[in-house]
Amino acid sequence: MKTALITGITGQDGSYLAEFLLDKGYMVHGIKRRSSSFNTSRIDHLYQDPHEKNQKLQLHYGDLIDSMNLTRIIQETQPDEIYNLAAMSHVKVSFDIPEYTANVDGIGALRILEAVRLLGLEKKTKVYQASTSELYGQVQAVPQSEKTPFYPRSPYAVAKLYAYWITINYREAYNMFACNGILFNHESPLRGETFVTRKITRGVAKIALGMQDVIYMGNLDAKRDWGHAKDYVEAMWRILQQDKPEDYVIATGVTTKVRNFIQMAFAEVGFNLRFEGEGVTEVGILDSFNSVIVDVVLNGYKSKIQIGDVLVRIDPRYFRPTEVDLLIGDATKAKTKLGWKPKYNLAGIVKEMIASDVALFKKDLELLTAGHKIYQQKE
Ligand code: NDP
Ligand code: GDR
Repeated sequence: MKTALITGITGQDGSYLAEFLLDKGYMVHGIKRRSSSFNTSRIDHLYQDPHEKNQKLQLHYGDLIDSMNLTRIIQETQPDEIYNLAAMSHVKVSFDIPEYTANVDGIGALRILEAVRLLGLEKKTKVYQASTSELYGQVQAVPQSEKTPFYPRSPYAVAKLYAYWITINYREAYNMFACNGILFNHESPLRGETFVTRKITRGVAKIALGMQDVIYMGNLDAKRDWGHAKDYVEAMWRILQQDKPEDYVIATGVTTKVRNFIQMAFAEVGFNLRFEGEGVTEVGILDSFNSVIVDVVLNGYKSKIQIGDVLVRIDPRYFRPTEVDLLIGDATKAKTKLGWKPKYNLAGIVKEMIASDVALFKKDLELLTAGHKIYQQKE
């Protein structure tokens, strides 16, 4: 039985990867942060009572900024594979907490690699580093492949650039099996609530259920290559099963504007959304930007929406000081060498996310209707 250690196991990818590895018969160790409230909702379905014998999933308290803790956990668990997924992963937030982001996302990767080396596990332990299409940043060439030059555009991406290169350096200097997966955006019903896709599907679900009037958005013209997290965690595993450690781009090869994702999401609940002011991208004149629905098939939703209502407004607070305009990946190497290809397309992802968020908020609505108070988090 192989043993894996996942940092960031409580996040979107950590949850899907833990499930995937458990299915493959792995013993899975995960690092979770201490929090004043429970933070394991994404992996609660995998949870095993620590009093039970033969546990296949074990959680350890830890943090990527604490090298002694990381070294102890790696020593105790002796993993065959480490998946370093932990990160302050929000690009916009990285502009607010750049030093912390550098510490966790950049130096955090070094701490893992150096712990493996100091413990003499270079020959035993393979390391996967969660690298990102954000490394490409300012567009140099499309589609972006393993050979495309990087030009990071945020403190997050700059920190991840360090992590990318230190992974390669440890591979070359110490002969370690250490690899980067350069993953393009991937989404799911478990996506963090403040990333654009989930923010949209939550907003659309609430609007359809009559619980919210409008969604406030940032740059609608950014283009992203969106895949499904389930497909992408399989690629992570495949990367570590190869004979030689290498870096791989993981992407669908299809790019879509944020505004089109919004339209697809509204279409799922029967609203045909038309944007007024398409192509307007200067922050100064965005206040007048809005979008309206032109047609409504209510699909059984108890909605108060009328034709002509404004459902999307622009709020400059969601713009980034420097933006990544266009991402579209070329995953030919992964397809050829790993035998990997995505099973989901964007339409399927939108459908699944909307269905999940509608079901989620229907429960809230029932509580509200029964007179209970619920706390609705807003971004
Ligand atoms: P999430 O934000 O959903 O999860 C991040 C995880 O990291 C959470 O478990 C979080 O814990 C943990 N974490 C954050 N800070 C620390 C810290 N200081 N010490 C230990 N753990 C910490 O991210 P995703 O699952 O979406 O992404 C996984 C990784 O892949 C990240 O590194 C991300 O940067 C990278 N990536 C993601 C892509 C995507 O589209 N999703 C694309 C390319 C790369 P907690 O739950 O307590 O907050
Ligand atoms: P990204 O994802 O920055 O690509 O990083 P995000 O979903 O946050 O943004 C995608 C694009 O949408 C635009 N946008 C908005 N974004 C957010 N969050 N909120 C808004 O209201 C909004 N309006 C428009 C953004 O400007 C951007 O262009 C994600 C993260 O998972 C990273 O950790 C990962 O490395 C990359 O994907 C690949």
